[in-house]
Amino acid sequence: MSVVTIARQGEIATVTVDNPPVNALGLALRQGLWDAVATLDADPAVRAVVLICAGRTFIAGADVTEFGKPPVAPHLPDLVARIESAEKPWIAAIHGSALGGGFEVALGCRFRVALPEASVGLPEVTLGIIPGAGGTVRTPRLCGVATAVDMATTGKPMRAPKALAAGLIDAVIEGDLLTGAVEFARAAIAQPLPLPVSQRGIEAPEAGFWAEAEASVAKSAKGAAAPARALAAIRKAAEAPFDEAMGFERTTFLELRGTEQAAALRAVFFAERAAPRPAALRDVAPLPLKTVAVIGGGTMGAGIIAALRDAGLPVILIERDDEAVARGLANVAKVFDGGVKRGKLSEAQARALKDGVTGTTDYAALPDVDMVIEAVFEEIGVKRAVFAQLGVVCRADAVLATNTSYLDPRAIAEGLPNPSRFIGLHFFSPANVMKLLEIVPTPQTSARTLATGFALGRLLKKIPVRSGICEGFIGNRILKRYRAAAEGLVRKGVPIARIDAAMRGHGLAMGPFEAQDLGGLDIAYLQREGARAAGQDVPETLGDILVRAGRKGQKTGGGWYDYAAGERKPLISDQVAQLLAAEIAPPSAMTEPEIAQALVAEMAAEGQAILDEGIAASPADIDLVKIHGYGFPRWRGGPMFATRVRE
Ligand code: 3H9
Repeated sequence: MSVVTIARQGEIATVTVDNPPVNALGLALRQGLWDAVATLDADPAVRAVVLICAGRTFIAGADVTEFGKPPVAPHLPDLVARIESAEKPWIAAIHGSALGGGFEVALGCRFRVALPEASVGLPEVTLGIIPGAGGTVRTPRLCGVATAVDMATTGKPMRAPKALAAGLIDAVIEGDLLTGAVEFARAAIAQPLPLPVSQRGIEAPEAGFWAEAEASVAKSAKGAAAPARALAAIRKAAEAPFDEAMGFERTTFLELRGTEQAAALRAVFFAERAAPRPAALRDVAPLPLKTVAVIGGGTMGAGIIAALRDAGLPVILIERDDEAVARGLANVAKVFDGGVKRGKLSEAQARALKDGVTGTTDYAALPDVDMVIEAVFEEIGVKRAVFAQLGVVCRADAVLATNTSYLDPRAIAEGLPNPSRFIGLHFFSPANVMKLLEIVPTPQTSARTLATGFALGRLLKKIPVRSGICEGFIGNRILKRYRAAAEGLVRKGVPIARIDAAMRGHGLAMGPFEAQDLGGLDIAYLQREGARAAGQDVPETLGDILVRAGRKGQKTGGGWYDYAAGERKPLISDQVAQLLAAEIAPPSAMTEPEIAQALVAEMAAEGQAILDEGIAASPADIDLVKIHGYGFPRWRGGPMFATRVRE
């Protein structure tokens, strides 16, 4: 079947694009649209053309799978120009998303109309490139440079009502899109036509705008190259004639397309889409999830409840006494009240979200739930006691999940009747925000239970990654190696602050020592102490020395750094230097790039061990864990990216 079909409704023709899954602009579609312009230009009965798409969305952009190959004509900028110079006005009728090349096609149309929930955007920077078919040159002609800069440098899409207010679209259509668009077209041709977008001018911004925008983009991009280049392209559009700006944009696009950053971001893009649907589970039906219970309303439990409520599921919270129930409900309320304060939720929405949580101490409330997520204190005895009760009260097919970051799920499940319905789910705090969900089956976990874990991940819009059982699973095991390696560098005389600066320079939000000060050094210390008490040979770490001296991090006024009262700015600490003096070699000349390279190599080495042991299914999964759970910069593709491209 052709990806482009033409139909006529009197003097209005409709061009329908049907290229699943997302109507991406592969060669067949570009050619189909090119030919449609010629056909309709040659038809004297046609006075206007409505461009509409079948399926879930308007054209979602260039076909990213073609990016590794040489471009083939008709090229997208030429197609957009061809639509713009067609003899009949084209009207883009947008549902779903008009993104990247899809929005550029819409910008080539004389008019754009959209359903209220549709969005438009230029997400190219998220793929390490900039728009390559006029997005940076035409967008500011419609909405001005400030909005265009925001769209093209952040990649964030804009909903139709806002796009209407910004001048990017001409009408929001309530009701049936095709009917509304055809009506719009009839009215439009009864009036003089506006100029094609390329022939409109751009208002010069206020003095100082560019310098300010450059500084702000450099700050927020944290090492990603594309946002600054998108800004430069918009500046060119504002300062040079249309054709010159188009040439500048195209050259930049082609240059960036071949960079390592673009390859990394493309790999992450596809890995993120593959992760929620592992091939091995393709034919396994998950248990439908209608109600979920959470045991424990602490920080983690409350975050999990908030995530479940955001996904529209009613939740039962179980706590051990009435006071704990009240505290748990208050913790959940705090999450939603925060949403109201930040303008993300209305009071009414927050109330509805809170009302969907029922708190109780009574396990008798559980017989009908489809899944229980236990999020109580990280102590094996406490967790086992919970599952002993769940095993009795829950439906035989209900999925029973433990949220644990370090304990062995096999030990938690010991004695549970029907352990095939048991699974480990490792959420990351705050659980309603962090995208990563490590899914940890035991040898007894059934395929259906595992599939339900992934279905939950999809429902919560998380990135679910399967992990085998080992200490710390995928993410915390690599974190442990990374921290140990960072301590190793300190012992070799590399200053703590230089190591943190090196990792920030690499694109992480924080270095390893700053991050420990924020989270607290005592949790890992207590784990080491526990292992020592159990007879394991755990060598003394530098962190141990600091904790024993009372330096547990920001919460005690100091850890690896000192902190002024109430401040979060790390200050180099004389006390730390004294405490560690006996352990540290003379100052090392290691540079920041050398430090970052060494530490990422350690992460990759641990990742490789994890792969060799079959704990992770692929290097891509490991990269997703580090990007979505530990702040590894996505534009670097993850610590395993270099291995992945060699695969
Ligand atoms: C660009 O346009 C450059 C131009 O400026 C210049 C050119 C000269 N290509 O996300 P989903 C696949 S750059 C190929 O789960 P949803 C995806 O892999 C592009 N494939 O759906 C998945 O495949 P599978 C700028 C693509 O409903 C399937 O479609 N555009 C593309 O949750 C479903 O995807 C973008 O960056 C693509 N462009 O969300 C938009 N997009 O089923 C990227 C998706 O085999 N796309 N696939 O796993 C999106 O943001 C979302 O797909 C969208 C739908 C919001 C549209």
